[in-house]
Amino acid sequence: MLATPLVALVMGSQSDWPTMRHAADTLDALKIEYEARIVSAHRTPHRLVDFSTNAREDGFRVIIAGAGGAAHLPGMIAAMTPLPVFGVPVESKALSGHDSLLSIVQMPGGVPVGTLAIGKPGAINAALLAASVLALGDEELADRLDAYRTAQTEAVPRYPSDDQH
Ligand code: RP5
Repeated sequence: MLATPLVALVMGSQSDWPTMRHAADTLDALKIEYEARIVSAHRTPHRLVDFSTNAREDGFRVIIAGAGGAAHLPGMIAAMTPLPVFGVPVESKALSGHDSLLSIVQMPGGVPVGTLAIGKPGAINAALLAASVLALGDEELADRLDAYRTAQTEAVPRYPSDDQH
């Protein structure tokens, strides 16, 4: 049997994937395996409980959870697992993700969710934080993360250009 990937990448809906795929792309760039799943706190509550209560035993070490609107998914997962949970507020149509952000960030003391920025930058940074956590115990990954950051730095031009890209 194949080992469970260390990162679970969960989202409340298929409609979250265009945002959350940026986390997936970042994990791919760092050669970190992940399992992507749809788990809705409201539409699939039993799936939520099953996933959250078994996540650690299943072998996951970090959870990235993205949701929009009444975004209870990351907080409810955090309520049921001791694993680190990074929450990504997906940009909602009605309120541009302000609702998502506030739903995720205002956790009560004692049940943490590391809350990222709304949308694509949040998804990318959730993956990078997951990588940082895993790199604490994986020197090869730490090297890949260093290389990622070096490449990012080197890609910033010194001077602005009129060329569009
Ligand atoms: C949330 O409701 C999901 O995370 C999604 O961001 C939002 C809208 O879901 P759909 O109606 O597009 O499935 O639970």
